[in-house]
Amino acid sequence: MNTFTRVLGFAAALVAGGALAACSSAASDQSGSSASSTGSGDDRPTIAVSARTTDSDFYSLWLSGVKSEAEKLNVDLKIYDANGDDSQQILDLQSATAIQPDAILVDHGLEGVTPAAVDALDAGIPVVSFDSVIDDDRVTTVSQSDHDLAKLTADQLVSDTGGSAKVVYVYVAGFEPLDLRNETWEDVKTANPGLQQVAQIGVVNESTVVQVAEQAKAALQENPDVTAIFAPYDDFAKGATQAVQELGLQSSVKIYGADISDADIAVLTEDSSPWVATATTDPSNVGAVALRTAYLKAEGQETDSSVLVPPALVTGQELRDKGITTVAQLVTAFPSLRTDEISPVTQ
Ligand code: SR1
Repeated sequence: MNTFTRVLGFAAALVAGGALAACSSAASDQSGSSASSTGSGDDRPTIAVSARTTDSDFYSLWLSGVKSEAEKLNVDLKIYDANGDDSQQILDLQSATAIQPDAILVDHGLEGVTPAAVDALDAGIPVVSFDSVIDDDRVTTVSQSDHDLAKLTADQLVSDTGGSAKVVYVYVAGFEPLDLRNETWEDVKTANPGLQQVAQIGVVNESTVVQVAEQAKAALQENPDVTAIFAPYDDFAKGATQAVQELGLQSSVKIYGADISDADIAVLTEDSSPWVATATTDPSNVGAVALRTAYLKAEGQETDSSVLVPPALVTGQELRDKGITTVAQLVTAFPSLRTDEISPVTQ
């Protein structure tokens, strides 16, 4: 986008939402929502990152990938962390738009962020979304190929159970990756009528692991013949693991999850861990891909409109066999998890 178009667009957006954006910045400061910066003004491109939260393994690993890639590309990064507050993330997006960055990267925005993202686009600012629900064709999306990811771990469940099992499902609607994984789970159930989903549980908040553990315990006590839990998010899988262990059901109930972190690997490799398989990317590699995609948009270059990072299936047995205890070791053992070829930047 040339400078003239950009200035025109921004002026239009100021008329529509400038006062609001100004209020939003003030609200952000008062509420303590953090807008941190890795550097300050010069000729470097500025990329604003609006994160819904950074409070769990996946999100912090993802952000560390964003930060290190920004450093490599000499990007001036402005990070807004809404700490899980969806209204705050909308204000953060308005504040980000007001500083006129060269691109905005939205992480895990829920449906309510769409108008603020549209304002940014109307102001001529490219918007890249990771795992966000933004209904506008101008947005470039980055995801972990969530249908494939869910299929990998669900297929392992089908293979281990012979397609016949009573299953507890952990799911919360409204989160883009979980909704996409849910579509696949529905397909897998249709294709395998022997799978009987006897309970659906789930919560996403700052106590996800603990609350999912409580819910899973109740579901397992009500349904003693359950043999599998489909939990395609690591905090869900960790909560389900706690529940199975507290009830002493490790030999009869297996958990099929998603994501990876050093802490997850410790759980997956415990003796008799019920969490037997996870479908995953390397979260920091995904953060790097998202940052490169935003960088290319900031520089006015073409990218795919939908950037997909492929996942791999990892079992607890493989981790134990290979002596893997960290994500860094996992990436060495599974080189496909490193995807430098996706959204490549040539300088
Ligand atoms: C509440 S959404 C959780 C998911 O977001 C990321 O995409 C991770 O893969 C995690 O499973």
